[in-house]
Amino acid sequence: YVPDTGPRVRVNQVGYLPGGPKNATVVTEATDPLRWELRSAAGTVVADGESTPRGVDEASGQNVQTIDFSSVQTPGAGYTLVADGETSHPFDISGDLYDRLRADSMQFFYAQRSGIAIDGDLIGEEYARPAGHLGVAPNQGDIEVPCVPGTCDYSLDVRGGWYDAGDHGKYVVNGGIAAYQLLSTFERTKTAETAAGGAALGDSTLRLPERGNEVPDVLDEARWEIEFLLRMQVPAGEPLAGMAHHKIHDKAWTGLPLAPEDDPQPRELHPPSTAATLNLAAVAAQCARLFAPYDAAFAARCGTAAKTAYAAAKAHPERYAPSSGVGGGPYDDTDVTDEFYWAAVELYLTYGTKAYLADVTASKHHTGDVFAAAGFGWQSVAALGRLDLATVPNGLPAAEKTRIRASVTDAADNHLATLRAQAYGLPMPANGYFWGGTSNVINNAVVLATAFDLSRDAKYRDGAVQAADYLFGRNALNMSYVTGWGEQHARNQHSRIFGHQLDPSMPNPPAGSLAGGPNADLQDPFAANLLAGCEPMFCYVDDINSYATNEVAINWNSALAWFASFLADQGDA
Ligand code: 9MR
Repeated sequence: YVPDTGPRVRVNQVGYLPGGPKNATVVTEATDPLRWELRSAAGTVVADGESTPRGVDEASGQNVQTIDFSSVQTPGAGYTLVADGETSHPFDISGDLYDRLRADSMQFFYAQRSGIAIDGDLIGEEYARPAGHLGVAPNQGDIEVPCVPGTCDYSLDVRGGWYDAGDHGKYVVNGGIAAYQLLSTFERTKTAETAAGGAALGDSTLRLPERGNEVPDVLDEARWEIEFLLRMQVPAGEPLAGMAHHKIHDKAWTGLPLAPEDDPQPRELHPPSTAATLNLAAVAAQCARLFAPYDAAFAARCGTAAKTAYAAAKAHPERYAPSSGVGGGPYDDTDVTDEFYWAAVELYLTYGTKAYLADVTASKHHTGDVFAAAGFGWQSVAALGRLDLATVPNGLPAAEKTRIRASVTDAADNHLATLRAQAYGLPMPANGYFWGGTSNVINNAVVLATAFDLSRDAKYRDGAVQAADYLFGRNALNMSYVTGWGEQHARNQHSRIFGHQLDPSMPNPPAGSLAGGPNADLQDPFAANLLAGCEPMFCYVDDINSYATNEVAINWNSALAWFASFLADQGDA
């Protein structure tokens, strides 16, 4: 299988910010420098120069050269880069490039909502659908969901929230980090250095049913998930009260595609886990501080849930979710020291209490290296705690703050070194192409962006901005992994809701949906058959059947949403 990868000059197909870095990669047999030309839409050569040979790139197996045209700062549409007889896809130079991505990447969450009819007037008729999983036949959930037989003798109303990904499952661990990252997108705008995007995240900035309620829309969207997370907490008086059920999903896997309201499977609540309980504690604590100005009663409800969840996790510190199962994913994790750290940090940031601080400082993650080269994700959340300690105002001694902030800029320096070593210029080493890896690239960009927010050192902003190039087409496949963005973009992501490839009456994913991306482990049969032996950056196919390379997921889009908001703020850089 040889994919059509188009012109050998690889660019960010969305474009480049006027004051930002501008790099491209040429796939070539040449080992000597090549002439390149930047042409305007009218065909005029506006800049030229020589490329830099990079040899064989480890992640793609290709012989490549790089082009740096950062000196060009003149805005314009329809530029092309020409080298080695090839003309790149067209792109813009503009400060407005990412303005719409801020909302597109967040609008994805509304389309994923469970338990509410999706209003076509808000996001387009093709996305309109009845509410899913409110117990209306053929649905059997999620109003009164029993536990997996033999694990508890009550049922819970766990309606609402977002469908996790291409399936109809709802998982507290992953819902927690996705809700956190939307809240964090908002929280980032609360300091003077980062206030620019605040208005762009305010009320009536998204197309949501809650618009016009005087609450920032990003908070409204996060609340849809938080309300679900709160429902997953074991009620007082039951065994394991205060803990959170790990997940709720179908008893058996369903086929593709399948609208949520047509899912006939029984739904089951899976036993509580320490990881889910700590995710709930962390997000609910963050909810308590961010909702306080808008809805004191909801903030208080979040606060109570956070404290009881944290206490319950301490009482049951080793309840691990199993690594196998049917009808849904496992989200298993047998090291929850990082979840304990993250939850303690969020509680400390909200309440300033000595006891929470003591847990923060006692954690090995408080001084350990929490920023792995291949990024962080649902299973490794210590970085979330560290980033928040570095950015959210708190009462730590000045020397401690300095140390914590330095740990972020040190991590960013490492990501910059990786980016420079990669011929495709992304902050991800060649071993970082795994399930959902595009979100890890973005999370490394989040570290770079946070380092910029903290230091205002332009090298970090440039590194973060350059990471976007990979996502939008500067890669071995010449492919943007965000639907609707770039000339050649992913559109057939694995999803039961957006099943257009298999059922033309269904829509493709909405603009702003991120694909999991190249995954050298090829865990689904479709990709395994088609792509066996692929070089890491080639291990991707835009086909609905490939769940290991081409799924959508809330924790991946939440990373994109955070990053998009940062990028949109850099327009005038
Ligand atoms: O994103 C998850 C990835 O890190 C794991 O390797 C993979 C296998 O356990 O599961 C991914 O999460 C999936 C979840 O289990 C079920 N819903 C779809 C998620 C995205 O593929």
